[in-house]
Amino acid sequence: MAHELPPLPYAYNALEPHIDEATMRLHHDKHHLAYVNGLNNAEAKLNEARDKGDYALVKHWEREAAFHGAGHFLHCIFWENMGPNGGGKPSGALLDALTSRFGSFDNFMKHFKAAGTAVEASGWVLLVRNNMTKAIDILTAEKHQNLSQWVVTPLLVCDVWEHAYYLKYQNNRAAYLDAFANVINWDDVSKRWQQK
Ligand code: MN3
Repeated sequence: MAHELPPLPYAYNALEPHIDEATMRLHHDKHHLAYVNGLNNAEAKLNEARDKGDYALVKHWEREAAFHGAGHFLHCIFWENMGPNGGGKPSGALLDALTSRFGSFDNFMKHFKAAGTAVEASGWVLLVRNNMTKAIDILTAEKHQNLSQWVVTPLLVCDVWEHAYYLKYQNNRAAYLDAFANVINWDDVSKRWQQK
């Protein structure tokens, strides 16, 4: 199913004077749209590769899917994270969670801003919930993809660092991946898939 550019949940000028209308138009209509188109194109090319059984360009299209997919999904969240009646501080459970994790809301904001300022060149600063520990944390991303997409939950993972296979398979990572396929616990993968 093709991805679509979601409309902004408010007017282009709704965040004035903090974020200007011209920036919002360019950012949403041009930059975000380019990610949506790029992701659709990459997924179409990967479908084509599977149909043909031809994975010669898989590295290129996986990179493209990561770059454009991470961009698309993060911008969807970014637009909704802002609003004309924003600012101030949260209340209730989120305020409690931020206070307990970071000491105080002010400490959280200081850490968040410092981390965002320190990102080298292009990137993001994110408040995240770790799906394994359920803890909240601040992370940064250089650019935004690093061959992955944010907003995913791992279901099946395979370590392809050399330490995972070099003693037995040396440089033959493909043979290791064949071996891995023989030990996958599909019940576990299925359980993770159902935890939505
Ligand atoms: Mn952007």
